[in-house]
Amino acid sequence: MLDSVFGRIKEATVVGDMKGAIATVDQALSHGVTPAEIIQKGFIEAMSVVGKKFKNNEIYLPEMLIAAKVMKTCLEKLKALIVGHEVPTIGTIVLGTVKGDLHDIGKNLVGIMMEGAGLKVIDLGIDIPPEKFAEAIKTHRPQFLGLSALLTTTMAAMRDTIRELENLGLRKEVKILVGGAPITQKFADEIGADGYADNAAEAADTVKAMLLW
Ligand code: B1M
Repeated sequence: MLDSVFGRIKEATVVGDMKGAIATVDQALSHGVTPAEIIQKGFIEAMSVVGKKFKNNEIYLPEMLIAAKVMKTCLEKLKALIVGHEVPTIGTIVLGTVKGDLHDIGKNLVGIMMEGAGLKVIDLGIDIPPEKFAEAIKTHRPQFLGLSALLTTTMAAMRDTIRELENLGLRKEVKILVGGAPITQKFADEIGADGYADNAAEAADTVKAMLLW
């Protein structure tokens, strides 16, 4: 039964069937499937299919956008279940997708997991230039900065952001976590980030571990 539920969520997302996706998510939840499983085995796998189809010219930008909309809408629904009740705040993170990059689903998922872990999340959004990250650090004085990038062409904007913080004397104020599909631990080390996480759950764990540094 479960495999077919995940399969249907995947299928509905790939073809952009919003109603079908929402109905199947409701059905999965009523059968006790956890939000984390729905996200991982349904939506993240769906996005991987969408990415492959796009690369092979089987679908185009509008279809990719519609699939993303389905996932984003369902994530909003699942967010309340993940974040749950009031959790004591253990720190603050400023989060954003770097300059030139419009992908935000992964970043939003990271934000949800951070909130679930008890962090106050200041989400700046997408296409954020280094100066805006710097401004947010001055305003909110967070312990952490989270940078997301999904394009190989925007990875360099992470380095630019870190350099900007160094130039402004703000680098030591925050621990910086980077992530996104093209990012690796090696790249994180090269640009002088403090941490790298492969996925949203790991991002929350890494930040919690960083609190003890
Ligand atoms: Co885009 N896109 N896209 N896209 N898109 C990719 C990334 C791509 C791999 C597709 C492909 O060709 N196979 C490709 C990049 C190739 C490359 O750089 N080498 C690509 C391209 C080319 C483009 C455009 C250039 C297409 C065009 O215009 N011709 C364009 C660029 C626009 C821009 O940013 N300037 C573009 C546009 C779009 C849409 C707007 C249509 C849409 C995004 C909608 C949105 O986000 N609101 C979109 C989508 C949906 C994708 C794919 C299909 C799915 C991305 C996604 O949401 N995945 C993607 C293919 C793929 O990834 N397989 C693709 C699900 C999400 C949960 O995973 O974002 O990886 P992800 O996040 C993970 C981890 O990476 C990690 O945790 C998350 C959850 O576990 N993580 C972090 C992310 N951030 C983190 C931060 C952390 C820690 C972990 O710490 C702070």
